[in-house]
Amino acid sequence: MLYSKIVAAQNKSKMLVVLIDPDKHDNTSLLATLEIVRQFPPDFILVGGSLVSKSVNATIEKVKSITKLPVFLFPGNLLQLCDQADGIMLLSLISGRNPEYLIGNHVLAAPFLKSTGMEIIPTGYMLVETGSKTAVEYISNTTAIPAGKTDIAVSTAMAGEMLGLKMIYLEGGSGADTPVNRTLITEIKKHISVPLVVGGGIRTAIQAKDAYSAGADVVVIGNVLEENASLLKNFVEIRDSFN
Ligand code: 1GP
Repeated sequence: MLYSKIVAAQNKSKMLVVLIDPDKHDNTSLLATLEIVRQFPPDFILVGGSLVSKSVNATIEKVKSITKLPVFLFPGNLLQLCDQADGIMLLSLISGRNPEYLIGNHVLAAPFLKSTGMEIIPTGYMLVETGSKTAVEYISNTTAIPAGKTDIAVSTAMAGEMLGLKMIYLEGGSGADTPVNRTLITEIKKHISVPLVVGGGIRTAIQAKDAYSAGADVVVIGNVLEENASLLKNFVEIRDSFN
């Protein structure tokens, strides 16, 4: 199971995750990206996005035809649920106050998810302000935790863990102007014992290194590879330098 691997790696080594947004690829670019993923493997793959019109199932089938890495859903909404994935990061948007993203959609999804038997990783998803408003904030109709409100962000992460969520996923949203700042990562890491995932706006290997050294157990990259997939090699090298 993936979650037990993440927990086993926690505080010993770092993990790297590639997010694939089906809508950001045509067949050629997806296959080219996957070929680089095959050469420079991350630890697992997430598939999803804020607004996805293409078939998630078809994307996962292509991913699985090229790599044996675990493929997990990272769904922006219920339309992205499918049974081809190995599991799902079941996100509760704990930085927001929209009941649909805290529990409503989960109620609707639960019978389907149970029927698939896929691995479920309950994850507290926290959006923090890192610049301009991102798609996820708009689509989810929530407000990110204001920049500089470290105490609120730390308390939110602690509450997520106390409620039984198994990971905290911290970010400014996909394509964020800047990554989450180091101080916030360090403070949250100090106050939780579940694995800490950090993503959003990480475009350089140095930024990934900063996130890891600040306390991220897992770093997620998406946009940067859509622009230049060959950069994956640099991110893998940074991850390996910690391991
Ligand atoms: C998005 O954290 C992921 O939810 C990846 O973010 O696309 O900005 O790398 P980027």
